[in-house]
Amino acid sequence: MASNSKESAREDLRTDFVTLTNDILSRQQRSKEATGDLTILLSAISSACKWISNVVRKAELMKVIGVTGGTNVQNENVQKLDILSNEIMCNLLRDSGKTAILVSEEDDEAIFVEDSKRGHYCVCFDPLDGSSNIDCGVSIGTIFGIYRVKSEGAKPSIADVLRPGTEMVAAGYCMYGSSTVLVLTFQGSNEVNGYTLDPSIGEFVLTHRNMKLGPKKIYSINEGNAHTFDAAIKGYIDSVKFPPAGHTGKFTPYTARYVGSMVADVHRTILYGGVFLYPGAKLRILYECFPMALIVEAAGGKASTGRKRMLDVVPEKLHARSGIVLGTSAEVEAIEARYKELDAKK
Ligand code: FDP
Repeated sequence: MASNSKESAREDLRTDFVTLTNDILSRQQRSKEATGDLTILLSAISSACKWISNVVRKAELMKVIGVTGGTNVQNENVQKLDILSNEIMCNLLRDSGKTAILVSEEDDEAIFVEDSKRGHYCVCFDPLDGSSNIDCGVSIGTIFGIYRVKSEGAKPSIADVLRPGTEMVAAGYCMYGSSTVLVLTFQGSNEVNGYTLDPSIGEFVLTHRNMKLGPKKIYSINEGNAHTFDAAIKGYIDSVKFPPAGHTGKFTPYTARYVGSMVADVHRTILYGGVFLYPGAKLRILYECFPMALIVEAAGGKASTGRKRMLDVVPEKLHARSGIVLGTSAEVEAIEARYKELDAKK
């Protein structure tokens, strides 16, 4: 009896957790070339995400819900939380001393960090993605992609960020949902790890090691836009809603799920499986499509414009947009095959 209650007390008091801080530190220690700069930068991003998470959770109480009345460079209504989150990201990234250029969804122009605080990394981010879900308390998130400046001695320029996604060194997102989860991957690692914020200790704790796409058959798209879909997307959506009956005669259409926050839809796609589609050119390449493409590929899936690998795209401008399909490889390949067929008919 006594030993049982001791055991359950121990269970509540687990001490063998891996924290994000320790995980990125041990990664740095394993690498011969590492200088520690990326570790410090990721630590700044993790602090910013904790801070944003706190603001998101208290938004209703702090009366920071709602629009500012202004619009951003994308002509979208700016929410008060967008502005707060952007300030938190910009301040912490600049003060980390490890960044040279910041590209934010909220800012028209890139921010070139002053000489006294300049480092070697460029961070492209959407401080609070899924803004239209803020006021109803649905999951939203921060997305980021990190490049190293091309030439360390040279003055940083826009060319340091207008590069294909294959040149990112790391990418991640933090989802503010029923829990706050930070998901991170490094170029070439083929590993995606998820860390859940334990608010009582203020640490991200490793909860999802080596995430791989789940097996479920789910499609995720805003079908209200169906009148704008091309034949490839229309055909694919029909095929998953009305698949031919299997050899047992069973008819098993895919399940539909659509949150309307890219972070939440991609997070579910990774955990459960399936495909997320946003055709047309709404989502931004540098801080939405690229980071999510790197993560999904490392989780064993694919990300494509429909016609080419997402990470091979070279953005022409900071806020360039693209259509995207990402998720389970077989689904993305089925969509690519439909585009190939469509193009062959032209
Ligand atoms: P939001 O407009 O609410 O900020 O690019 C932003 C984004 O959300 C994504 O997070 C989301 O996937 C998509 O746009 C939702 O767009 P629709 O409202 O057109 O479905």
